[in-house]
Amino acid sequence: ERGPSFAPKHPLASGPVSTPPHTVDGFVKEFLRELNYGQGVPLSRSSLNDQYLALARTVRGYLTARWLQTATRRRQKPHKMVGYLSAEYLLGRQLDNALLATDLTAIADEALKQCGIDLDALRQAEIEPGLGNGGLGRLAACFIDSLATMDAPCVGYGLRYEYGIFKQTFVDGRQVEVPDNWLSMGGPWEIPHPEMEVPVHFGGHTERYVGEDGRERTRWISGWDVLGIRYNYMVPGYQNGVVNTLRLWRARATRAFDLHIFNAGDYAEAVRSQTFAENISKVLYPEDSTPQGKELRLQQQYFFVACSIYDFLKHTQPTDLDVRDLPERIIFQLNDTHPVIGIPELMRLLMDDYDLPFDEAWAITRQCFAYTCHTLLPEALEVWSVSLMERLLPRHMEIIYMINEVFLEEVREAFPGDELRVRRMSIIGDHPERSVRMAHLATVASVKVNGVAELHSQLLRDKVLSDFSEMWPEKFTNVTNGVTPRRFVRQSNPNLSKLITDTIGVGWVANLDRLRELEVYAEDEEFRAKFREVKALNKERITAVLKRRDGIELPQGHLLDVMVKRLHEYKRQTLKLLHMVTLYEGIISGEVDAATVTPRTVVFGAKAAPGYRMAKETIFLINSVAKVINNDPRVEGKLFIAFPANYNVTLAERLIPAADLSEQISLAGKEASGTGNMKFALNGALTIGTDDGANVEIRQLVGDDNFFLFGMDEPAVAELQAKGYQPTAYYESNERLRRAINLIDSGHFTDGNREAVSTVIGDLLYNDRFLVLADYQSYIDAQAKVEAAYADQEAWSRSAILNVARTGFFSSDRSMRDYIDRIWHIKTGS
Ligand code: BZD
Repeated sequence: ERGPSFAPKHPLASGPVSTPPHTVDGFVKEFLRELNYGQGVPLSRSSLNDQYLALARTVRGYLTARWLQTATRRRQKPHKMVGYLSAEYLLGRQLDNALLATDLTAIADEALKQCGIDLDALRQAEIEPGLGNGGLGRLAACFIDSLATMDAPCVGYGLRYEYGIFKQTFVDGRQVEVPDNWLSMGGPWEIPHPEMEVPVHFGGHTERYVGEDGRERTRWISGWDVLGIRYNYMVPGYQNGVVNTLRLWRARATRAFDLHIFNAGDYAEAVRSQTFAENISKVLYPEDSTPQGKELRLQQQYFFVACSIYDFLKHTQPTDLDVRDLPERIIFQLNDTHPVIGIPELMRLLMDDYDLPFDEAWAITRQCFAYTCHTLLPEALEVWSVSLMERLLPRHMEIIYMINEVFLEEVREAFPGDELRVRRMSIIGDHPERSVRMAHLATVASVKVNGVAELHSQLLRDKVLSDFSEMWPEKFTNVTNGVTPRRFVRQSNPNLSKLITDTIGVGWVANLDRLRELEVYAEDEEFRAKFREVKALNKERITAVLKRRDGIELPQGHLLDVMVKRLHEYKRQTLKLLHMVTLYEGIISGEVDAATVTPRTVVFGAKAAPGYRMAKETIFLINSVAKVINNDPRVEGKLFIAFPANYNVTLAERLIPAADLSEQISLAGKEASGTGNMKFALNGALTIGTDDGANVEIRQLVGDDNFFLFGMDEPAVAELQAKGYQPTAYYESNERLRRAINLIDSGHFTDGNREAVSTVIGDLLYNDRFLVLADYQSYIDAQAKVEAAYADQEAWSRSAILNVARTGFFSSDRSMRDYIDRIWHIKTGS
């Protein structure tokens, strides 16, 4: 698009971009150059942060040549590409991943050593970009990693939040949120393009006018505008020379400030519009599972999607693009409903800018989107009130009405006389107020709609979107989630990776099915011993991390039982807590001799949405119970609860490889998939879990003998709820449960303060929407089986090895293959 205005004369100016040499000397040179010329300091006076930034920029330099080469190659032979639209990317630290992708780890280590610097210290200086809430955001990060590794043409589009997911701290056992200023120490991985401004409009009104050809058209006269500034991030494939792009948008005011007002002396007023515009990319909404119907959130959604579609049409495509060919050029994947406003946005561009009539624009648009749903909770389905939509995006609202009109005609044609069905399926809902149902809009406009695990996709078809699947059965499909083996095995578990590579060779990192070759080694005593050694080393590592990071002293020689995920009632952290209280109550009541108890450490990691009262009370309860159990001498050190604050990707990478037991205990039918569950299994933890989400597939693959199943399945849940669930009945009929609840209720864990636990206890006894009490006994029984199994370390190791060997299916490379073959139909590796 741009370039020098005259032919370059110097031979280097037109030659191919070259990578710096892959040698220790070459690396030292690049590093010192970055330190001296980039940071402007000599080595002798450089701070840790100087060194980290210089190292990051050095590694980025190695990526850049490949990135430019990848882009040039793709431009020369443009194929259909994926525009992955996601409001969240929970990336985790970048340095190690980039070193691994470029195969520079050993070189960097040695080069830094020769400069008197410890690579590990620099690793720890990196602040992870937490631009996501949980599973959905982390999934997007895994997917773009896999697409680069598969050399698939993809651009990830999203928002460059100035503040990511809040930093969690505990004050007197209660969660206190601290802003996550992840850019405060510099952003060495991003390449900003302040000159690439994309105009984004909001508000105002629409008007009709008659064009030169006599046809009536519509134009949108906006009320206010902002600019989208492009920030590029490199997404390296694993040792394949490919580097893809993640493009995040930052909002900037159209004018820095109003000079007239400024000159008149009102500085605050002069910058007000700037602050207002720039708020759009200021902060990630920390809510997951329940969308907040906030205007700013809709502004964020429209902002990033409008920038991304504009960017694709105006910059990524050749200038002579015929928009009628769009479906052969692009498929936009909608990561949940957050980017769904992109559908009327593309319609608007095609109709108002490219002059296509509605029918033609609609025919094109319907081929350019595919939709992934990530939930089953009805309260999580996003809706926007019509009045807000009319005020903020009046043209889009008109287009949505037009889409709805032709869609409802289709419904009437397919199901004549069924007006109830028409009402149910309408994109516009009437209750409790007139609103746009984003999941309906997404489903109507998409080529494919997918759930994220077999069970989830089945329930989507049968329950959440059943009217739509009746109308368009072939539209619905499943793609089971996956995780990247680069970050979550190779990088995070170097000990296990070495054992695997020593045993079956290196190929598994980019072809995780090859883990199957480990299956025979489950029967090999020597291999099992080595496998246990790996676990022991990983436990040592997490012990050191928790001591340094949180001042937590993990007891040694315990079964390490881990429950890490967002705090949510449906995930049932309270069930885990009731189990620990039950074990503890058994000891202090004298019923169980502490000497006979299996030593067990439970590690919780969980952030609560700041406005989610029950979740925050649960955090307080966990911390309260931990404090008492950990310090009660009667326990003889057999039980321990650790709750390190601020669970994030970095901590996950340390914790998961050390775990013996993975807690996946959501109420059946509520967890769409889960992806933590996959990471644990791949790292040789056994799962205790319900028949929910991807647990179902994990159990099928590893086999019943290597999985601790408990609880009701989804049909049983539906049946119990239909006949009327009464938690008190379980409380009254189960003595151990009653004693555990009574102990909490007595104030035993809260210095006698019963009020402090009443929210959680009251809910369990009189509401318990997620059937914790109904699944309690089954869970306790399954935990007893865990203890019996753990007592036989040889058998446990055999099961753990089989978990690793049989879960290669959960590589996100496989998920991407499924999307490519069944949804996107794009070419890889051109
Ligand atoms: O998506 C999660 C599901 O709960 C998991 O079961 C699933 O494995 C992953 C990936 O498919 N959903 C989320 O993480 N959702 C959110 O974080 C979210 C964020 C904002 C608004 C609504 C939901």
